[in-house]
Amino acid sequence: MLELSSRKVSGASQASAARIGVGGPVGSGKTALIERLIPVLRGRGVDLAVVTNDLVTKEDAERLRRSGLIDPARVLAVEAGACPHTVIREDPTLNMAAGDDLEASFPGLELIIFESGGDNLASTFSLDLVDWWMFVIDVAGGDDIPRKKGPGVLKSDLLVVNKTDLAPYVGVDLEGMLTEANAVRAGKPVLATNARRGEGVEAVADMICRAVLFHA
Ligand SMILES: Nc1nc2c(ncn2[C@@H]2O[C@H](COP(=O)(O)OP(=O)(O)OP(=O)(O)O)[C@@H](O)[C@H]2O)c(=O)[nH]1
Ligand SMILES: [Mg+2]
Repeated sequence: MLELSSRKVSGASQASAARIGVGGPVGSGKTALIERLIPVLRGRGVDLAVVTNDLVTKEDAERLRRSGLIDPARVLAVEAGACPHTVIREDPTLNMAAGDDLEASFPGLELIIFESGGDNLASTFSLDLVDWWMFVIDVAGGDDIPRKKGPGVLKSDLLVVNKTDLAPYVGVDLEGMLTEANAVRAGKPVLATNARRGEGVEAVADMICRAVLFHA
């Protein structure tokens, strides 16, 4: 029998917002990328909100609320506890509830971005929680990361290699790293970004719009 997520069963409305995940190791630039994506997506008319996950704080949510980029009421925080992957994969009910709250508060909502707490290369999102997810690694984490073939690198719908500006300082051959990333992902997309300066962010937004918002 066809399995439907509880969200799709209970939400059931055509107007429900698309939900996407942004995962990746601690400090790879997930929040920085979201800070860059918000104005680009809003500029394209996308009605959006964000749910952040941190271990025991609301650090990232508070940062986004203070940023001036988005109505602070559109940012909710989930405190993930000691296992950040649990609340995005094994039992994502807290995150699903946060998404439902945002949809109830903002009826025109089209997109909810879930940032996971920074976690290891094995973290992945449950498809009960999100429709599509990206995994953000950074060049300073080492050019051997794609070769290690973690589930995040292999299974994500989009792999983002961030902090391209740091490649010369950490002795990373960026082109080689991207070539290996493309090889291990066997055709699934890989994009390079510099979230500090906003480089490559339009291409990430294009992919989100095509993959889950079905914009041209
Ligand atoms: N040079 C450079 N620094 C970056 C880039 N993206 C993010 N940073 C910096 O990297 C650090 C971590 O960025 P965050 O956006 O907080 O990373 P995160 O993945 O959200 O971190 P956690 O949520 O704690 O896992 C910050 O000091 C950012 O300014 C980039 O493209 N280039
Ligand atoms: Mg963050």
